[in-house]
Amino acid sequence: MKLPLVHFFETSFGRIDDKHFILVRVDGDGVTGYGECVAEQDPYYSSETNATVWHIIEEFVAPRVLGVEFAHPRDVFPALKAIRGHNMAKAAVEMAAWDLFAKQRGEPLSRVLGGTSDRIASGVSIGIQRSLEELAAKVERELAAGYRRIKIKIKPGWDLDAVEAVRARFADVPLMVDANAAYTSADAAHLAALDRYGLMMIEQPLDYDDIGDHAVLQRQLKTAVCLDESIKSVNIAREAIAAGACRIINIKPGRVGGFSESIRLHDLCAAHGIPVWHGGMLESGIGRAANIHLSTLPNFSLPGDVAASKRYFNPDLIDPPIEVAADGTIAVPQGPGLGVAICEDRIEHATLRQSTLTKSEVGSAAGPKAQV
Ligand code: OSB
Ligand code: MG
Repeated sequence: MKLPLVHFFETSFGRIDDKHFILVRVDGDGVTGYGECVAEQDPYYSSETNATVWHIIEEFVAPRVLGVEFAHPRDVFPALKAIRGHNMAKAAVEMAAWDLFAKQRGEPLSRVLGGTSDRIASGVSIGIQRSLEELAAKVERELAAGYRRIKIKIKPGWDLDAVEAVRARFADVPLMVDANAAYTSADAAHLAALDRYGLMMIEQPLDYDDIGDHAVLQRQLKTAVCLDESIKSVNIAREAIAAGACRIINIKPGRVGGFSESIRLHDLCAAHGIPVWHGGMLESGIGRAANIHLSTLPNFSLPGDVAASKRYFNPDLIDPPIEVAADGTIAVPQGPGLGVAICEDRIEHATLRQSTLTKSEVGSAAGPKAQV
């Protein structure tokens, strides 16, 4: 799919104007489930791209799930164990299975995931802007819309001044920064200069596979380190926590392989006193609804990057869109499954390419398509 973004989004990796993503639909027993994949066009946030996801689902995931009877969606991720990595591809299919399961039971997804709340606290992620004035104006608008915490993207050359500009005008706003791995351990003293701004956390300052240096950096900072890109699995999270590499973890189901792995990660963090919050990947309303449902689990104690549809897409793929209340919270959809109404005509309009896979077309997991 290709959906134009209302505003460009710029991070330390670069700028995007349109969101390109894969939407997975699964059909079974007369019920349909949807899973939005969070892979992007470029392998910058993660090594996966839309092209790798297409390949992995078609050749390796589909043969392991089509025509297979699963007692519960938590059995889907283990069925994909032979496939190393490719968590975004796995998650899109696994999350569609959860939606289908919840719809079969006629329950909201939040309930089958084990969630406990009916509203979630919402924050915003503000990209790198053209000027500090534009940044401050954007923060002001988002606070007026009700959002409960502000995250700004930083990179070398857009960091201390940007935080200073926001703090100078909004002394008490819950504020955090996300570097998307733009620094190295040689920048420790520079990053420590952020300590004086009372930030909630600094997200992913160092490289995407660097637990060791994050552990050293965390000891040099007063500000809590939060890991995003680094937490590619529950096992890595266990190592990061043991090493003291972070005090907070951001959960994105796509990064860890879906909802069941996200629940394991959530529970692991809870057991270690690590608060979590739900990250965002500029999802359409479909993926956004999935994020809202997962955010109802009890250890999601910090506001997430789960904001209203209109910040991203106009129109969104769902109607009504997801909206934020004046108190900065979002209501959890109460219908079966994702609980949102998908606009088929908008899906059709946004679709660039589609493929329908059935059991007979993909063959068995050990069949000819799986051979190299
Ligand atoms: O690092 O959290 C991130 C968007 C794309 C890729 C990575 C990230 C982000 C965001 C945007 O911060 C969050 C959102 O508003 O969806
Ligand atoms: Mg991040």
